[in-house]
Amino acid sequence: MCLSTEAAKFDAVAFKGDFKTNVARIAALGYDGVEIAVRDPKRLDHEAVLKTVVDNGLTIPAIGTGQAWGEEGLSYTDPDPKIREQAVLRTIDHISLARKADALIIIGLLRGVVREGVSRQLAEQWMVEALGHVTAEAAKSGVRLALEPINRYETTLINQVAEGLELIETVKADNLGLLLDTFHMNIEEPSIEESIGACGERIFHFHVADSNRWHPGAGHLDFRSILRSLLDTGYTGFVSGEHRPDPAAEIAAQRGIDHLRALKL
Ligand code: LER
Ligand code: MN
Repeated sequence: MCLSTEAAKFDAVAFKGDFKTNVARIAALGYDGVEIAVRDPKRLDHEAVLKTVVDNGLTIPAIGTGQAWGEEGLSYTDPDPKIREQAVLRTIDHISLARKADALIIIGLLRGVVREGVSRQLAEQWMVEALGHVTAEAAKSGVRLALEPINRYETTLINQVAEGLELIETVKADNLGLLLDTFHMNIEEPSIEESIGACGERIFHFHVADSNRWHPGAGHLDFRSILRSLLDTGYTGFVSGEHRPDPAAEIAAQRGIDHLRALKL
């Protein structure tokens, strides 16, 4: 289950507020891990976060970085080179926590969008340069990164899985893979199952939300078929719930896990 370590605007992170309380609630619902959304790892007590998670019998499979964009406007493709540099440095700041937690680092909206006055070609060049830099730094600590294709209403860079695969071919770093998210795939992919199959072992992480971004089971996605194709790729990683807290965080989290566990894949 996705969980923010502090208050944030992003509404598909169901659990916000007191971290300890939320981790305990998520553990009690039967989840195996918490994916933490961290705005700035320098403002976080790493040991305290790890202790809370471990004390509740959970692990941290992934760290989300999008709040640096959502709350501060940092991105790899900003026309201002200082902001691009800050976005790269912010990513590098996540490496020590990721290493300690054995988590991967998610690159979602931190890549930015093609800004006015910037050509697509230049924005893509900046994105590739930034990814080259952060993957090289993360490799020194054995940390992996997962780039998330995100739907067209949130970014103009890498909407489809095929574009994500092309990008990781260009960056050429073994520690860079994809994070697939069923909500985005439902908007962008001709066939969710075929796109999952095309990624094979480049899938490093997986987000679930239903077609309406409510919990799995609240929309019209066929999770049996989707998760079957995920398992067919040999995927053994986590499936993180990243959905809206409707009708309430705890109810949504309970219904989501119940829906997926009942599939008995
Ligand atoms: C983050 O994982 C995500 O899916 C994006 O929609 C963030 O805006
Ligand atoms: Mn996502």
